[in-house]
Amino acid sequence: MRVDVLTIFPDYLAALDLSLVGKARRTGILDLRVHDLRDWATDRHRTVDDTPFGGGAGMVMKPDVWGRALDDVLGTPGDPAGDPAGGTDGAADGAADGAAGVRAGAAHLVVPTPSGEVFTQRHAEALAREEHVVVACGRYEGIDARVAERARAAGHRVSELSIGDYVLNGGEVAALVMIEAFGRLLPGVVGNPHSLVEESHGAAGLLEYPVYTKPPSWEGHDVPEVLLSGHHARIERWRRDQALVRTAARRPDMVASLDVADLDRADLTV
Ligand code: 6GU
Repeated sequence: MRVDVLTIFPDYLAALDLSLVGKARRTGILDLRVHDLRDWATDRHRTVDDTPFGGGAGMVMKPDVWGRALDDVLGTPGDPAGDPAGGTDGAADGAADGAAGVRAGAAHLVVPTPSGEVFTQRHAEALAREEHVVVACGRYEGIDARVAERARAAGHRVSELSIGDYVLNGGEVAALVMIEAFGRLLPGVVGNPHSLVEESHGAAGLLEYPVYTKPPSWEGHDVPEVLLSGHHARIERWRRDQALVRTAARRPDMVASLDVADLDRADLTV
């Protein structure tokens, strides 16, 4: 999978050299490239922002700078993963299937923004299936709205995504969150694929049960008996109960959206 990140703070993304995502880059599972947006500015101050039309506080990121950057990085379906260094400039040989239609093979543009849809495991799963994702990190009051509009018109899927109901200074930290969330879903990144099956926000629609390791007794706190029993059916039942209780206490919204068909009789027995 190819991922390009555009940002005015490339150093923020240095953390993606570490851990499982770093290993995925070294083994070639993930071709991740970070670009400095200012490379597409044209004035000697390398300006990327300007004052907002309609007035108000703060600055807005300029569409022309973003437009040039995206032309180089998004590529076109005939010319996927347009090489930023190569600069094959916008000779759109892949025919668009309808003005507003998503073109097959076109890169998926992700724009982290607090005014986006809330990013979930479902978004991570969908992005992990893409061949090419471009993440456009905004700063200041955001990116001129025509940038996303133009990318959609050119046939790119565009997802404006928030990582939660709070405000960060820019999209970089949210980009880290999203890239880690979908990066670990790429085949071969998490060593034991079973680790992906039982986790929180997985198919069960529940938070994960509490986990324990040795020693069985630590500073007066004991591991629940059942986990030491070797009785697999009882352990499974206990874990399911714990997941249900935990989800009900911490995430009543998730309980409300559980499908009754996915519950078994024992889930309803007090
Ligand atoms: Cl994606 N960006 C910013 N700036 N703030 C956020 C966010 C994104 N998600 C939550 N808060």
